[in-house]
Amino acid sequence: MISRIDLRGAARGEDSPRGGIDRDLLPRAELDVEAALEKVRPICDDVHHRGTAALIEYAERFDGVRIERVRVPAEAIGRALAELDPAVRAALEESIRRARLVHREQRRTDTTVTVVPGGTVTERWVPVERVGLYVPGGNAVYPSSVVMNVVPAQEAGVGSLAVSSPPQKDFGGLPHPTILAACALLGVDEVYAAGGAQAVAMFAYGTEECRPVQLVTGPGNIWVAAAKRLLKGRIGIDAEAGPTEIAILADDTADPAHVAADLISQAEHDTLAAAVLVTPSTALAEAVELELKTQVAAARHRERITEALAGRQSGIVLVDDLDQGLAVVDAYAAEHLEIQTANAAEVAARVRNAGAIFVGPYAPVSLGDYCAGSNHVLPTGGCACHSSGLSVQSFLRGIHVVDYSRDALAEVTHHVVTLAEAEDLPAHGAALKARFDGKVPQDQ
Ligand code: HSO
Ligand code: ZN
Repeated sequence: MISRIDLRGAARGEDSPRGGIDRDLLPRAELDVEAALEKVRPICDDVHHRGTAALIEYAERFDGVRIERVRVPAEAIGRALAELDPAVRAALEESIRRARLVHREQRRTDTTVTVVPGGTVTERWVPVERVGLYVPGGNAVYPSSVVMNVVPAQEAGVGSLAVSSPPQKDFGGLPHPTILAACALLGVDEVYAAGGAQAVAMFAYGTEECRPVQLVTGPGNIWVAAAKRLLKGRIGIDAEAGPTEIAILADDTADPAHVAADLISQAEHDTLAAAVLVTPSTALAEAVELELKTQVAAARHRERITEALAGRQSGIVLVDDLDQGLAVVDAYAAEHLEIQTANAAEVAARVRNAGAIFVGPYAPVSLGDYCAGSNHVLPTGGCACHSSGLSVQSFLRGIHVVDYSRDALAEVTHHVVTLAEAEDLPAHGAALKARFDGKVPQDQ
């Protein structure tokens, strides 16, 4: 079922055209977001022009449920919390507590640099005023994603937070009750029953019920990704999230049962999820293949998992040694990367590209999905080579505040005038000279 890709002897490092392992040799599905744009554009336009009425129609068409309003009433949120299974409540509370511990440390303090006496530049960190958080509700419902979006936004100081998640037929057109309960636990009382592209459009344009937001974050399917791409600019976005990915770099010290279980854990999300094992050990590869057979057969979502593992986005990559393995995982830039090798911490320290790294036998990705304290909204599709996961920083803007005295300006005017002239923009220089009787101050 899972295929093998033999890269032993393949070019690496400086021999290779891209200064590492060629990414095209690695298993990864292309997600055609461009094609989805065509379908998403009329939906977004419709929500722009008809607001709530359009959202109600899309709930019927895409979610198969008739709703009367999109905003979830406060009493439904309260009821969901009151009826929440106490064990789930305790687990969510612990997840929130740990996520807060980590994300609180990401807060930024303003810094002021005195460039010259009388001339300062302060970097002021200002939270986005209003944010829309999207929580998917397709194959599975993700109260954990409510935590992972809301905690960094709150720790950043975002003043106004709205959550949207698809209306569920089985729950009277409300988002899943566990999602509502998670919102209640986090103190979020503005929740909407809208899914897919239409939810992103609601946040971007606003409706009779929902004030427009400045930033939309959170994972979602291809329609959500396409709507984010379409509306980016009007709103900020965190990322165009693709299907989840796990890569595991393992040697023969790894336990094949654990490796297989971890690959399956992320394959469980989606038929398009990617599970990639990179190893120099053929013995481990064989043992993992055997484990996968028995573990998949016993898994609740075996059909989904089988399709994900058999897809061209998944595979077992055989490498010569751990050095080549590191080149492979760097080229792949996985959303989640596990290091299950001898001296795992040292090997992990050499990784350059990954959304999050899980070190050693006792840090499986599932821990990070729920309760490590780390964030699980991470860059997919190789974007980990240039982007980070969701954090407090995602909700802040750094504003440079420039404050110069007359003397400090006088001292540098001749340089500004020279550079402005070099760019043939003399009015720029003139703006400074205007403060000094139209002249460049002398004796500087
Ligand atoms: N692995 C997913 C997050 C998640 N897993 C939520 C379980 N629930 C993407 O990081
Ligand atoms: Zn997961």
